[in-house]
Amino acid sequence: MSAQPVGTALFLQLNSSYSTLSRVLRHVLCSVLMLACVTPAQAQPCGGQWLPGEGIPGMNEAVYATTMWDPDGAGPQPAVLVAGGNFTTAGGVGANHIARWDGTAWSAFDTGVSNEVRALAMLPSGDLVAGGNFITAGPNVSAYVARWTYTNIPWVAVQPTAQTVAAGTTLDLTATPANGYSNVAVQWRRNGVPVVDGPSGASPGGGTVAGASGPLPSPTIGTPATLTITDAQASDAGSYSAVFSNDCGSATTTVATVAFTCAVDFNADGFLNQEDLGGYLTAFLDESLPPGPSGTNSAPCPGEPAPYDTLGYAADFNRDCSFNQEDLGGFITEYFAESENPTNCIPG
Ligand SMILES: [Ca+2]
Ligand SMILES: [Ca+2]
Ligand SMILES: [Ca+2]
Repeated sequence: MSAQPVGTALFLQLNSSYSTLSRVLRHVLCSVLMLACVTPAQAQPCGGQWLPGEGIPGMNEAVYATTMWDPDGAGPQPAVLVAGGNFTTAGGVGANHIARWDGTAWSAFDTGVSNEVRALAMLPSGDLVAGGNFITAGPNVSAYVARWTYTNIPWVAVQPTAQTVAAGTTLDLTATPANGYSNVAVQWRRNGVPVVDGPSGASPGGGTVAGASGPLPSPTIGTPATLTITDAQASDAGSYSAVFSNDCGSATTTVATVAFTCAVDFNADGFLNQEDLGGYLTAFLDESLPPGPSGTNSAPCPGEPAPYDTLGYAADFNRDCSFNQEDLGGFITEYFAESENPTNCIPG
């Protein structure tokens, strides 16, 4: 081991002490000031990394949810980013708990909502849905969930359903537009043709129609639009739909098929055979006037003694609440001809 000159050794010791002191001071300073004064001048990586916000100053409080929202669907408006949270400003713009970023600037949704937004989603209709801890949305009371519409075009919340009914009964078809839309009117259609109120309003020789068209409560409040056909006839069978419209546009329901049961399936078992003929003749000849419902009649006879007031007379084939040879002749003719609704008269 070779001895170092005293001067060289002292220099090395001082230099080492100075480096240590420097590192300690630097560490203390960085800790106290919480500055990022770490390893200097590393190159920016070209791969993925987190970056602050959206490129300009963001919200003044927490963001809990974001979603992409295309206001007009396939229309020319581009999709925007929507953020919801606990903030009241976005990019310096006043925005109560919900705001949109169009790639250039933040903007508000009217007056926003009254408290924090926790979740966001877009409905197939294009409406933006916000959920959270608020109880008003814009000027409306809308507790915890609210929709923002860009188009104000109504959409269908509840579709009409297919029905198979007996001729002579009352048929109700219902459909409901989403709530909140103003000046919405309904028009029912059968096979694409507008239905009108009154006798034979849906088909020649058909039943009496009510609720075929007209205004709905404004704004819509979830009340169904109901088409009623009293004393519905086999001619009223078909494909029914409703159109909801206002000044902004319209929405058409899915089609609901209305079919009629076999008029002479007297025991209503789904098949037509001699049991039905025998059953009808027995009912016709029964002096106790057996009540409906049956395959031929479930229409009530108001004013008649119970139970016929609500059930009708089973052998009253033409459903006029009187009971005579017209019914017998009508049933036997239809039994052999099956002209009213032959597709539903299944032999068996
Ligand atoms: Ca669009
Ligand atoms: Ca039968
Ligand atoms: Ca009759």
